[in-house]
Amino acid sequence: MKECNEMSPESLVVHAGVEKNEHLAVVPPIYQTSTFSFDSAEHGASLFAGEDKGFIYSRMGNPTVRGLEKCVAALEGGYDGLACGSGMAAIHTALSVLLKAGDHLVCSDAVYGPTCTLVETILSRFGIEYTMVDTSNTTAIEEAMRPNTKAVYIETPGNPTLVICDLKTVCRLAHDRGAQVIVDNTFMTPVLQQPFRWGVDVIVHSLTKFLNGHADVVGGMIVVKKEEQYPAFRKTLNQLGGVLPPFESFLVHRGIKTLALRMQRHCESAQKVAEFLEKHSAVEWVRYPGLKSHPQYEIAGRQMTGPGGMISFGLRGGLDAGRKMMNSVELCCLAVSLGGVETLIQHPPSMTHATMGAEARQRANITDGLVRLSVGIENVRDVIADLDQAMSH
Ligand code: LCS
Repeated sequence: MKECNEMSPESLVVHAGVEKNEHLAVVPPIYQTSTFSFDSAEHGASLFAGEDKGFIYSRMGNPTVRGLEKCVAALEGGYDGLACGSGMAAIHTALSVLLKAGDHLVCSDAVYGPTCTLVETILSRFGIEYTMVDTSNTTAIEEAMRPNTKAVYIETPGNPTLVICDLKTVCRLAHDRGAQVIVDNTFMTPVLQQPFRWGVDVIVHSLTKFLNGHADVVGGMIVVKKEEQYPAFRKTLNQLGGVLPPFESFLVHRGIKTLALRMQRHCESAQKVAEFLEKHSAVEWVRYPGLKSHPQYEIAGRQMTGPGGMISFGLRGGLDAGRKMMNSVELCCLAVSLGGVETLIQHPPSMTHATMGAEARQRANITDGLVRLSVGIENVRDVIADLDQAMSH
């Protein structure tokens, strides 16, 4: 078989991380075990000493989980991956590696609500300082940097405003000042955006979303770019303990096989839905990276290979109209999360971004009337017809 680094993304999603196994099963078995036996006391001791290679205990590593970690790392073009129990576990673990008391973090103000809450209410208790900024504004990032800034954390496109950050410029800026850049690549997946190409140091994912794609697993992933980064991340994950179990790893690895096909369909359908919404008389504004009206449309074209499946919009009737619409959808499902095969609709200010508080939402431009749509892979005509009927109530 070809080496992973020679394969295109459409082939990597099918083959990466799939190891030859004892019975040559096309789909490797699930190692549903918490622990691994040693041949002898000496063998056990040599595994713990790192002199022999092998598995010891599933919090420290498991063959099924390793398959998924290698797959996502290959897709991102990184050195290796670390599967975590959720996207939040991945973010917490990554920030715990990079930051200590007295350090300062610059963070996108438009991020998934609990990420903002983690920084503001938990990391701050451990003496980590932070500044939340609009990371589409590179001058604002530059101004927020302090001598003790050790990391810049970015979601691009941001959840739920879809604000886009110019990764190349931000990486240059951060590296000049000795800070590392972490990107949450959940909305794009490595099929549509490869942050390491622009200089990013660490990538995190919620596997729960597009990577798994089937709304049946909660999981996360960290990918590091370089070999020398890896031991600190593995040690920290082992101590914090938020690892992904083997069965969940198997499901996500299976889901990834159709990732390239699904992302293509998500992009095609979301483009049509966004164009429909932009023309609809009940809609006040639409934010989608594939529309020329997106403020960072040009950067999106340079940095991403597709606009993705997420749309934010506001109705002319504000929050009341949005509530009425969400209560009237039939095919679209009123639910949080995103990136699955089914179209989901939700209201971030009262749902995913409620914990942030009104002030942080206002700073991040998450207005009370904002409705978020994750466009699935159904026939787009059915999705549009459902949205149309829901807006006419
Ligand atoms: N990063 C992004 C961009 C997310 O959207 C989420 C979850 C996370 C990280 C956390 O991942 P988890 O721990 O849930 O696997 N976003 C959600 C959302 O927008 N609706 O429900 C969950």
